Amino acid sequence: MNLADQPVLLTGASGTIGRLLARRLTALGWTLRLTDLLPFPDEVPPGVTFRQADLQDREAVAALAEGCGLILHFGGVSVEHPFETIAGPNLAGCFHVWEAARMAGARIVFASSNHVFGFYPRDVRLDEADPMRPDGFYGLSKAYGELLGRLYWDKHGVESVLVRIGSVLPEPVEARMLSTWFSPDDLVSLLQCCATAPAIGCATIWGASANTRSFWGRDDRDRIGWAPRDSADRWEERLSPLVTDDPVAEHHQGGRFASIDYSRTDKPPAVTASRKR
Ligand code: 15L
Repeated sequence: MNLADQPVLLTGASGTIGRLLARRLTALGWTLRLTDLLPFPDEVPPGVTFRQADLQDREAVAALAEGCGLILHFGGVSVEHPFETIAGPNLAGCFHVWEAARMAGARIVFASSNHVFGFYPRDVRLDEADPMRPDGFYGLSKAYGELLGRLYWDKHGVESVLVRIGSVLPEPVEARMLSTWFSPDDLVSLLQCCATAPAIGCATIWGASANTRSFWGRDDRDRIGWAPRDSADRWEERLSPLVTDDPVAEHHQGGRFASIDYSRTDKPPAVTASRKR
């Protein structure tokens, strides 16, 4: 089975990760349907279609998903903003994507985020079932997306892979990314596994390369048949000194996102020894 033998819908195609995936997945022979609120800034690859659409337009999203076996949902607001900016694209938008998947009988890969867990301290290693601790409205909206995935599996049998993405960049650029870096190659190989895995139900994956300093442990990768091959470890010496001067950011897994609008004045609670990395 390969769901990429049918058209694959990619939302958020004009974003940094979207453009990377459009290029890389087309090169692998996938037939992509690209969509974004913004125009696609690159040349649309041969055989690929691009349609500008708003995730808040339920009919448009349903029409885009028709005939697709797989939806890569990377669209929506991707950094911290006021609630009002995030709610439409990330809450209503997510609902429209899962509804579209239900009608099309498609599997979803959802670009969730490490910011669903950003208020955990950095010296704790998390497993897949640990409680969510979003570090802002953006992380909260991704938590909602994950729960939609769970609901649509339990109620409608729509399959989802919820990928809690760390930091996707060609290479890590600061100390925090020694823990969170997710190489483009590892992301592409994960998507290939998501297209070919026979039955995945509702699966959760920590979207990071095999970094020794990772904040994250167990997840459902065996069920999908995926293992990362890259690691940020070779940048350890160069990047370890590259920290911020912001104690709230340095204490929390979410980094700078955790300190946006932070108003607590007490010291963060100490970590229980049993949860330490
Ligand atoms: C994310 O979820 C953001 O979309 C991205 O811009 C990065 O900030 C990344 O997380 C990260 O935590 O490095």
